[in-house]
Amino acid sequence: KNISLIGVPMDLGQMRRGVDMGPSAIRYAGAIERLEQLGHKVEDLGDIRIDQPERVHTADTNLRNLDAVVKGSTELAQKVKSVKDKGDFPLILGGDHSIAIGSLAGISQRYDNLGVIWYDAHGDLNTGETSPSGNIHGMPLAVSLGIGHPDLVNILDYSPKIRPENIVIIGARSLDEGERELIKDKGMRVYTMHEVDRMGMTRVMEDAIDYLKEKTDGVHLSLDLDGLDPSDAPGVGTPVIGGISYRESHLAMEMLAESDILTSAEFVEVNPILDDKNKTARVAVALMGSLFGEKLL
Ligand code: DIR
Ligand code: MN
Ligand code: MN
Ligand code: MN
Repeated sequence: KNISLIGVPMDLGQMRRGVDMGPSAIRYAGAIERLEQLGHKVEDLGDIRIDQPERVHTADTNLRNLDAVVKGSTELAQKVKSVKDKGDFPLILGGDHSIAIGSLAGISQRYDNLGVIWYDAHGDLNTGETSPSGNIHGMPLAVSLGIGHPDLVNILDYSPKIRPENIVIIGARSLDEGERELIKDKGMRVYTMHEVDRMGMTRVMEDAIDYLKEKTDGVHLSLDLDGLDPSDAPGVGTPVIGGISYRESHLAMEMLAESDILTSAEFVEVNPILDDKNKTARVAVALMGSLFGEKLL
């Protein structure tokens, strides 16, 4: 594959500093070398410019840092679109999960029927009205469905970016009330930790892949490291116990590699300040290895 790497040092979608260093931490953990060893051609496009939190003014809204997130998302969306235009595989490194707003805006313009795998402890389906925190990193999936603040929803001047029936959420175990309602209302496919426990990751992924293969013309993986259990991925801002294990995650990535359905991916919420000697970035890179075809034997 021709992979174009884009770093997004975004920490404005939540309140904990350090997640802006995620792209550096993931590069430092050897992402590029790992992918090149697998025979892929990797072009590192560098980082999107994100405003410093100290310099960001809070607009008259309950969405924290709204204007600066819109600006960064727009820049990311344009960059991602240009990667897709070249026919390359965009691999986006976060940064907090608000960056998915820009990723999906850029990617989905090139698909009629984009699918999304949302690997996360959370649903990220809040709006300004339902959000308990005002943090935009809890809103990107809703925004991509066309639900939320118009400045976020209308990035690149089209909406929605994705259809609810093209979304598969995996690993959910912390959903807010408004998010639960939205899931029921829109009929999204959700494999909570209950389903992961009950069915096992093999069946979850078989199911998810079959489902998306049939109805979509491309699939984006949005992997929030907090989808994993905090014992395996401690360097995240909002850890939730009882998550997906390191082994299950490798299996999921290997099954995605085998299926060959992915057309873009992002790894988000790596926060090296909260981490244990860059463990979470190293986990991210190991998972990337499996996702891009690494085999044990
Ligand atoms: C929570 C946390 N649902 C919120 N969301 C997170 O603030 O909206 N998403 N951490 O990954
Ligand atoms: Mn998330
Ligand atoms: Mn589209
Ligand atoms: Mn999360």
